[in-house]
Amino acid sequence: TIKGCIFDLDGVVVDTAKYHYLAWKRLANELGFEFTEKDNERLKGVSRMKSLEILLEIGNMNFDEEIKEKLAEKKNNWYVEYISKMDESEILPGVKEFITNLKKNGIKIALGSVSKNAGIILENTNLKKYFDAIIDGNKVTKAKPDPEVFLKAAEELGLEPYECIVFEDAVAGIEAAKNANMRVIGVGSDEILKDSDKVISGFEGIDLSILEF
Ligand code: G16
Ligand code: MG
Repeated sequence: TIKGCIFDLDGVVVDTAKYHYLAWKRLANELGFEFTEKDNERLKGVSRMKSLEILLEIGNMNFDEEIKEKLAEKKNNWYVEYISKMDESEILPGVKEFITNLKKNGIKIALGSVSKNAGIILENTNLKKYFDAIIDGNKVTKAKPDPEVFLKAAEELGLEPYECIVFEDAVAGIEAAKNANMRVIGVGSDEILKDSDKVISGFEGIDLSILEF
């Protein structure tokens, strides 16, 4: 039976995926090339520096390390500017109800995000109190699809991987959950998340029967 649920942050709990996209797009445009929503799927769940590598590959560009650091910092400053204005209204529909329901039923909750900005987001949306364990980009060294983030989350909850379910919106995150030997529910479109065990379009109207396999 399932004893813990691990939630990705961006695109699952809050819609910060759109802010990452806006900031990367702004950087691409400044560098003189287009960056589409389809391109953006490749960046979801991927670390900041790896995201930049993919972006530059799309634009057929390359820079030395020092400039790359500066570009990543520029993107992050824009991103932080966007998320600093967030509030509770940006929690995705049904998320709080679902998490509250899990807690009532004794299921533990963890955050499994590779974002170094997770703290600001949880703070601004008042969500910190819901999590029994918070693993973010400051606690892991390997980004998804590496399983590190989810394995650490399970460990901090005191659970085995097979007792946990991961909720993810990114292809890299689904792979990471599989690599951790956990079951994974995709949040988003069926077509993109076809490798997950189940797909939901969001948390509205979702009850605990979703955890039954
Ligand atoms: C998130 C996003 C990624 C982002 C990464 C690093 O991961 O999905 O697009 O590149 O974090 O974020 P930051 O630049 O804020 O450290 P997750 O795991 O929450 O989906
Ligand atoms: Mg995500």
